[in-house]
Amino acid sequence: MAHQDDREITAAGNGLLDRRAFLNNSLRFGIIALPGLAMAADKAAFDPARPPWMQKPGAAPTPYGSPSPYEKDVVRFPASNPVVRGDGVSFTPLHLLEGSITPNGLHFERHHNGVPDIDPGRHRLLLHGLVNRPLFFSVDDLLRYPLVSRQCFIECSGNSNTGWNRIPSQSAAGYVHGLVSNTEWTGIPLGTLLQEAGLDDKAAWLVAEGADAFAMDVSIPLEKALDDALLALYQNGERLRPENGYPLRLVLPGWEGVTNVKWLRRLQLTDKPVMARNETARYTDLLPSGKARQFSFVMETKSLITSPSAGMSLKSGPGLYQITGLAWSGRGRINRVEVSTDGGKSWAPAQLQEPVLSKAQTRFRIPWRWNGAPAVLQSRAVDETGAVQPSRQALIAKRGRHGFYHYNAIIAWKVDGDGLVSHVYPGKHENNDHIDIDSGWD
Ligand SMILES: Nc1nc2c(c(=O)[nH]1)N[C@H]1C(S)=C(S)[C@@H](COP(=O)(O)O)O[C@H]1N2
Ligand SMILES: [Mo]
Repeated sequence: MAHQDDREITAAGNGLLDRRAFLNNSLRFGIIALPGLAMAADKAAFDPARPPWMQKPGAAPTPYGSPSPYEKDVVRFPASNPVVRGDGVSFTPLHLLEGSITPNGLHFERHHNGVPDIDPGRHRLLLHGLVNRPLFFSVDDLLRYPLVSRQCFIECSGNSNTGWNRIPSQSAAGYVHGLVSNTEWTGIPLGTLLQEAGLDDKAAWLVAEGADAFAMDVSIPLEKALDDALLALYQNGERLRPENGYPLRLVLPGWEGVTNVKWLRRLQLTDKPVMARNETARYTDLLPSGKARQFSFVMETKSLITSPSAGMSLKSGPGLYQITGLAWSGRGRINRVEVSTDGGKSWAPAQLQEPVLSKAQTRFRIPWRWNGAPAVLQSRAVDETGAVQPSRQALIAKRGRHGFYHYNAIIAWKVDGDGLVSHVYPGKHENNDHIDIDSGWD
C-alpha cells in the first residue's frame, strides 16, 4: 500500500500534490484502467521464470511494422454519414496514448467525400490568380525545394461539440475530444512559393482547393499564408498518409482543421474571399445577437485530462495516482495548466513536458493522492497570450446556445467512491434549453 511520504507537499485541496513530487523516484502510482482493455492471462499454464516467448526464436524482420497484437484496442473510432458516401470522421484515442505526438495510423480523420486514391506521379499543384507568374508543380518539383519541419496540432472546429448538449456524453475522452492530433509536419513554407510567383499588389486572400471528389475549397488571408503556412509532404518522418492528404496538404498551424486543405491541387490569389460553402453555410457560429461569426480561424486555448477519464476506474483503491492530459492553443505556447480535484475550489500547476512548442500539444502531469471519496477532476490551460480556457458556463454566456463549433470549455471528470470515472458538468447550468446535436461533425 502506498503511504504518505515526507517529500509529498500538498499543492491544492483534496490531495493534489506538488508537481515536484515527481522528482521522488520511489513514488508508485495506482493503476488506472478501462475495463475490458486488459488481457486475460492464462495463469495455470504460465511459468514466469520460463516465459514461452523465451523458448523459441521470435518473428523475422518485416518491411513495415505494426503495433503489438495486444494493443489491438488502441484504435481510432470511425463514424460515417449514412447518407453521403465518404462523409465522416474518425477520432484519435487520446485516452489510450501518452506523450504528445500522434502516431500516423491514429491521426484523426475528417473527410467530406472520402479519401481519394491519388497517383503522386500525376498530381499537380497550380498557383495562379493575382500573381506575376502562375506556377505549376509536380510532387517531384516540390521535393526539390528546401524543406522545413515543425510540430503542430490540427483540430477540427467541430471537436468536442457534444459539450454543447444538455447531457454530458459518457463516451471515452478520445472518442469525444479526439478530433485533434499532433504531428511533426515537413514541407515547404508557402511563402517561398508565393515569393517565386510574385504577388500582385491587389492580392489579399488565397483560395485553397483539394483534389477530392468534394473539391473542398476555403479562403485564407494572405497574412497567414506568409506567416507560418506549410505545404506538407511528410508526416512524422514518412510521406503523408492518404487519409491525411497524400501527397500534399496545407498546414496552417493553430487554425481550424477545415483550412488545412488536404490533397491540395490549387492555390488562387484573390482580392477577397470566395465565400465558399465552408465559410458561409458551414464553419460559422450563430451568436446570441443573431449575427454569425465568420472566419473564426484560431483554435482557442484548451486542455483535457486524458487519464483518468470517462469509463476508466482507479483500480488500486485509495492512494497515489498520476493525473495526465494534453493542452494546446492556436495562439502560441501553453504557459500553464492548472488542475483541480475539488470541483474547481482550488487549483495547482501541473508539470509541463518539455519542449513546450508553439501551437503544438503539450503533455501535462500531476500527482494526486485520492482519499477514496468522490472527487471532480478538471484541467484549465493558460497560453502565452494570457488566454484562459473558459468554464462551460462562461463559454455558453459568451456564445449562446446555438454553438456547434469551437467548444473549448473546461472538461470535468467525476471519480465516484468506487473509483469509477464519468463525465459531469459541475456547477449550475441555466439556459440549458437548446436543441442537442445528435449527428454531424465538420
Ligand atoms: N480536400 C479536403 N481537405 C480537407 C477536408 C476534406 O474533406 N477535403 N476536411 C477538412 C477538415 S473539416 C478537417 S478537420 C481536416 C482534417 O484533417 P485530417 O483528416 O488529416 O485529420 O482536413 C480538412 N481538409
Ligand atoms: Mo473539420
